[in-house]
Order: sequence, then C-alpha cells, then structure tokens
Amino acid sequence: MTTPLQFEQWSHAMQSRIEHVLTTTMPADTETPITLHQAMRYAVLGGGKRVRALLAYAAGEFCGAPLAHIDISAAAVELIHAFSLVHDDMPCMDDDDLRRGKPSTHKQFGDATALLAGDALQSLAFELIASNQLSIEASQKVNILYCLAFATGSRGMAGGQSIDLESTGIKLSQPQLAHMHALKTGALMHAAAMMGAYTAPNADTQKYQAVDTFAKAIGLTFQVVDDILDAEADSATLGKTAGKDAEQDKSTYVTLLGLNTAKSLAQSLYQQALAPLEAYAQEADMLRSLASFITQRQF
Ligand code: GRG
Repeated sequence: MTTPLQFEQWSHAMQSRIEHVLTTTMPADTETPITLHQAMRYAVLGGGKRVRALLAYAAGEFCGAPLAHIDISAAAVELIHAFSLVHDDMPCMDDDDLRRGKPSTHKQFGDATALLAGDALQSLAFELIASNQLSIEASQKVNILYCLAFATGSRGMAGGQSIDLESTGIKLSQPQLAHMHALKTGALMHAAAMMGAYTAPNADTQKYQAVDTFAKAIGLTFQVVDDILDAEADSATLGKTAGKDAEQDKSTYVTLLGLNTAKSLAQSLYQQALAPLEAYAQEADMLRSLASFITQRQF
C-alpha cells in the first residue's frame, strides 16, 4: 500500500518530469513565428495538475513500460488537453478570462493567436508520437495515435463539447449527462491511461482490460468532482472562474442530484475504478492512489 507521502513524492516527481519534457519538446519562444510559439508555451507550461500525464505514467508503469518511453505519450495528452482549454476559454465557447490562475490565452494573445495556438498544439501532439523522440515499435505508435485521435475527435472530446453547447439551458437526464462527460472529459482521461499502457512492449491483455475499466470509471469520477468543486470552491482555489455552470445554466451532477448525492456518486465511481485493480498487489498502488487523489482533490 502506498502511503500518502509516497504518492505525494511520486506525483511531484512526475509533475516535474512532464514539465521538463514539455519545456524541452515544445518549440522555443525565440523560434519564428515567435508570437505563436510564445502563446503555445504560455498555454501549456507552468500550470495545471497534470492529471492526464499522471494517468499515463501510472498506467504505463503498471503495464511495465519504462518511464522514458511514457514521456512522449504523457506530453502528447497534456498538449491536447491544453489545446482544449485554450479553445474552451474563447468567447465563442465558454468565454472565460481566467485559466490556471492567469489570464486565458486569448486574453493574453488575442483570439486569432489563441485559435492558432490551439490548432498547433494539437498537431504537435501527434507529431511527437510519430517522431523518433518516441522509440517504440511502429505498431505500438499506431495504437497510441489511434487512441489519442479517437479521444480528441467528434466521438470524443470535440463531440462532448458539441453536446455541451447544444445542452445549455436544457435539463439533461443522468444517462445523458454521463454520456456527455464520457466524451468531453472522460475520453481524454481514458486515452491518457491507455496510451501509457500501450507504451509497454508486452503487457498482458488482462492488464490492458484493467486499465481500460479503471480509466473509464475514474474519468467520470473526475467530472463529478469537477461539478462539485465548481459549486463549492472559489475561483482563487480553482485558478479558474468558479460557479460557471450555474451562471451558464448548465446541467451538472450537482444541479441534477444535489451536493450530497453527487458526493456519494463520486465515492461509488471511485470504488468502481478500484474494482478492476483488485487482482493486483503493489504494482497497482499508484493507480489506486491516483484514483484517491482525483476523488479527494480540492482544486
Ligand atoms: C479538443 C477537438 C477539440 C476541440 C475543442 C473546447 C473543446 C473542443 C473541448 C473542451 C473540452 C474541455 C475543456 C473539457 C473540460 C475538461 C476539464 C474538466 C478541464 C479541467 O481539467 P483539469 O482540472 O485542468 O485537469 P488543469 O488546469 O489542472 O490541467
């Protein structure tokens, strides 16, 4: 069993690691076109919990991948995540001025540059996986590329965002809400864990299956907790504008179920995430601790 201190040390080490990987793999802010590269780096570096990278590292290690091989998958998923945040904050989407405790990218660089920065971050994610910076078998790369592309597109994050836009002001049922979030938030979390797992050269099918089931449940847990925090926490703690869901008349787990039932749901989804790991001892400890962190997070 990993102690809270051990998890804290591991997560800090992985957060520093991914920051270094991102800092060194992204185009320098002195490279032309300078403003675009500055905006990309602004959107990605120096902020965020890096939960998706942590999922990739924990799932990859669980399946036996060396950390050095997981780096590019972890970076790619964080680039896609940052891209989605840049576009999500723009006036035509959620229209938010605050992200990760600083002005959103479009507030800092203008709408046109923010749009381009998001686009270029998406391309960079796929470029890194395909490049020789990731030295694994070509068949593994194809699995990773497919996984990330699927999770990002209309059957994943972009699709979830589209449902979200169309649902504003409409009361969704719980299955409809779960479907929207499985696409909008869950798909990329699931991809993060699977990309880590696919980095392992010869993991057995049962381990991939365990990661798959774990990641689906923890992706939804993350979103239920997000809804609770949006209702309960303040903007300074979250580093983004709190209370947006109510302001924009969005269906959330809190508006649908109330705070207490939403909290119980988060606990029950957390237990669902742990279930596929029961067959595994120490090797699954970081995945278990990460699940606990996601469920108990305060920001
Ligand atoms: C991505 C193809 C594509 C198009 C853009 C804008 C958009 C479509 C999708 C938005 C997806 C989105 C922003 C979902 C919200 C996910 C979410 C809960 C974000 C917050 O994640 P945290 O708390 O953030 O992990 P940090 O800052 O810690 O990284």
